[in-house]
Amino acid sequence: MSTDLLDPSTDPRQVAEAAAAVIAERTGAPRHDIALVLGSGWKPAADLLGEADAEIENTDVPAFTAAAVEGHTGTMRSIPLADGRRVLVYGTRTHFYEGRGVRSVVHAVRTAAAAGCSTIVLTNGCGGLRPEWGPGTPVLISDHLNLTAASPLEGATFVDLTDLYAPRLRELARQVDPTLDEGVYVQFRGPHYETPAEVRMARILGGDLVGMSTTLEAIAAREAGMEVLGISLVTNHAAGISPTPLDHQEVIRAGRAAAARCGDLLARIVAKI
Ligand code: 8IG
Repeated sequence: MSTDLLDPSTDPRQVAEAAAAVIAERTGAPRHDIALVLGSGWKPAADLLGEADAEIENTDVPAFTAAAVEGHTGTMRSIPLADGRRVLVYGTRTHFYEGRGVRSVVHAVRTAAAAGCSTIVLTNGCGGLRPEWGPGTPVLISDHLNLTAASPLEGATFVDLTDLYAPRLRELARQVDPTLDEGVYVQFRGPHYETPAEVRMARILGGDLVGMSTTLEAIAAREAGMEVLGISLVTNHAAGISPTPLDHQEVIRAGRAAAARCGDLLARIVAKI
């Protein structure tokens, strides 16, 4: 079987099944329940979730690749929860801007579904459009604008995206932390950050957060029947919102500074899912 996701004759679901089989074998866990994708700034937070009893190199799993972003980890881990459920934690993601195709972008999501996960938590680091959201502010994603002009769905697959970011899971997150704001996430292709004019456009279109991930993954998760929770960590003011230029080191620093709050938040949300 071909595992080349750029080859149109490859069936991406079969590759996801093959990847899930390797994860089951290498973790010794026949199934996982919750998947967690770690975006920029979320790695230190996830370390507070619990002790992993298995860690797998991405490059050992069909069609997964090493991390392409500084501050991301090219491994996946299996964390057992106190109640017997298991969390599959992805230390990195494939971004649309890497040019590996949209099938690669959503492969981890399809693999999580094939591994048995009924819920996926998508985290990311992003730019904030609201001046009151300083670096280190976690924000729930309420909806999205997909400005990539791409879709992970192939053929005449018409999928409803109403309430894509499950109101039930957002409510549950707010029970954990009533101060959490929510907002509309806008995915640009990247890898350049936006111009100030593009940030003003995103605002006019109804956006609150700008980033380079998440929307294509959320669509694939909905197609696969998973419940989706999206949480952004505002690591910087979007271009033009703050007077200083953007810098990836600022992103990494904001992640470290917010680790305790975000880790506590993630752990308490996951326990309630
Ligand atoms: I972290 O300001 C992070 N990722 N598009 N814009 C976009 N992506 C981001 C940003 C940002 N910050």
